[in-house]
Amino acid sequence: MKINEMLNIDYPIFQGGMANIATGGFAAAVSNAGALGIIGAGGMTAQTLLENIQECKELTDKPFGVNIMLMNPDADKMAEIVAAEKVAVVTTGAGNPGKYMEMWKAAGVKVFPVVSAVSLAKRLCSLGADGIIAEGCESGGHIGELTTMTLVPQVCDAVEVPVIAAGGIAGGRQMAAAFALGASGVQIGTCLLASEECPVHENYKEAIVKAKDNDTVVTGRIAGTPVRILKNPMAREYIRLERNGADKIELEKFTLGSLSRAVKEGDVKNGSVMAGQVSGIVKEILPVKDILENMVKEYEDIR
Ligand code: TUI
Repeated sequence: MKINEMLNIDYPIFQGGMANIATGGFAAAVSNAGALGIIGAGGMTAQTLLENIQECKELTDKPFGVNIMLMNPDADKMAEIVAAEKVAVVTTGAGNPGKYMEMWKAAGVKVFPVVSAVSLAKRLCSLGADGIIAEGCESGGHIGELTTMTLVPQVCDAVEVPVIAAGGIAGGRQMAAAFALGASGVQIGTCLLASEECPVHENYKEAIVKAKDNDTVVTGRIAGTPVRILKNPMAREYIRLERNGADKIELEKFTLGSLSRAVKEGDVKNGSVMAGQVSGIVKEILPVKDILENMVKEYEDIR
């Protein structure tokens, strides 16, 4: 069965669960435009997640999802909220959601964990995952080692469930490539940051539109939490500290609140502007509906 039929959505496109950015209002806008909108619970508390789910339900009758960032201290409570609210789809990031699988399955929630390696994909499928989001290191934010080009076909070969390709996808050409690699759908994040509806500061959107191919960098490799962000003075200082052997606590202090500094205050120099390598392809700020339609049209034209 096609992924859009399985999930009752128009396009086989998931919105990435961007922490501190993807509110209930934004997820509803994406779902109303025909893709799967996803609330990014990464920077929320359990209570704010519940409020965002309620807001999303008020703004759309279409299915939507919740992304739980597993390093969030409220992850256990959030997992229970997702089951109690019978959210259509849950996606996870930055860890192994194995301990929640039984509860979600019992509540009828479709589970699409994000993985960056084959081994976790296989383990989660044996626990009943409904699909796998295979995310390459072209993505913005927290990433793994493999590229989308190498990860997606290896995950497709290893599992029986539908695979959603993520990382480096912002248009129809990359969507066609993802399908050629065996994927059943795609997940997009960076290109949706540059949308009219995205509740991120205008400076953040402009920074993505201005960015060129080589303007992202990965911080935190040494500390074991690799995060792709746009190059700026804060990224350069982080890498300098890291190279000079700063300890984990010192680095954490430096990054604390840095995403929300960029997202909410628009400080794109001293905040962390998480964005993928496709930033160089994103050229203008458009309504979500146009971004999706352009992508699908480009895909249809070259298919
Ligand atoms: O989760 C993401 N991307 C994110 S989360 C995030 S919030 C954040 N804020 C500040 C610092 C760090 C993060 C921003 N971007 N993508 C999904 C993803 N998951 N990428 C890689 C993984 C992953 C990594 C290891 C998934 C599982 C995993 O497994 C470890 C294990 O237990 O096997």
